[in-house]
Amino acid sequence: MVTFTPRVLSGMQPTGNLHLGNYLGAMVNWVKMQDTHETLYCVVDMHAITQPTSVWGGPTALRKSTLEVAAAYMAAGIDPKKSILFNQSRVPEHAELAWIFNCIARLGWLNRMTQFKEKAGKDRENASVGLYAYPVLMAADILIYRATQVPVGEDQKQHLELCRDIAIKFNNDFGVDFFPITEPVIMGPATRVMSLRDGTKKMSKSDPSDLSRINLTDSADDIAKKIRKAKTDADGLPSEKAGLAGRPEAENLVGIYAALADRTTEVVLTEFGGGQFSAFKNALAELAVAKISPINTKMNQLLAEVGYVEQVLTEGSTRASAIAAPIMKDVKKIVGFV
Ligand code: AQP
Repeated sequence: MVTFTPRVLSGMQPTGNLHLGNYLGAMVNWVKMQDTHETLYCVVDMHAITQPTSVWGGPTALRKSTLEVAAAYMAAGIDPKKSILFNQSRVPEHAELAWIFNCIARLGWLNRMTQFKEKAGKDRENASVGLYAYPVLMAADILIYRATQVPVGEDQKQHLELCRDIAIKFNNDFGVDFFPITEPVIMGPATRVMSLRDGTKKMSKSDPSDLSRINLTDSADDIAKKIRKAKTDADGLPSEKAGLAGRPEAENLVGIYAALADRTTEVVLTEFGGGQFSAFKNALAELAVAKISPINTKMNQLLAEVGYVEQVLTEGSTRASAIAAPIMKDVKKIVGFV
């Protein structure tokens, strides 16, 4: 039995402004893990182009968003000296391994992927092959580094199960113990941040209503306004967690507060339970501004020196390639490519 070196990989798509869900569901944990693990964080630009150009905006917008997302990572606390920070398309082994995995993954597995169903919508015949194969590329992103842990939000759980299935089948088909069975790291009180307008829907970049999400680029005024306008029900805040059952909007706002304050939901309810929603919303707005505004400021500073961000991505890509290339070489040997 091979023991794999602990290694962490995760990424986000440059398909628009990052939001509080991306931050609390994934990035906060990325920052924590860079002090204890070898970490690689990428901007997954090849995933972005799986959607129609109208979604990611075309080449000029993609270049800009890629640099903005890299700047957001650093502004949120990713240190390019501690972590390898790069963009996916600069390391061609991701695509190379994805082809081999396309031949390992089964159609039946991909047909079960809920994200494809949601993103393709009713017009499935018109979705790109890339959107369908998205989870296979994601498995290649992870396994090209033989990463053992992937910190993500809860929505990515199914894709990580597929990654494990691909690793198991590859190992079995070729009689090797080459790829690790990667563990998802889904932790904290906000693994699924919901829309501020509808507590049953995930907060998402693609929601047409900007009021549904807090963007990392929002001004302090916008953040406070969005929280004040967030949908709630008529009741006050309960003192115990059980009182949040069946109240998705209240549960979401309490979860956001807990995650931003790095406290448990129970502790937050002990402080605010029994009070009015308006008072809680004021406290939440203040906390969100205190946490998000510095990220926004830092991001703008970094983007004012865009050459530095480009340099970080170039150096990160070289470091990532140095890990990926020998692994790809071994994979080719295992498969039988001459
Ligand atoms: N609402 C969320 N709550 C918690 N985690 C979330 N993530 C996304 N939304 C939430 C996590 O963020 C990481 C990166 O996501 P992505 O850029 O690959 O795209 P996504 O998951 O498709 O994000 P969006 O905002 O929902 O984009 P659209 O609107 O394009 O679909 C992942 O770890 C994800 O779990």
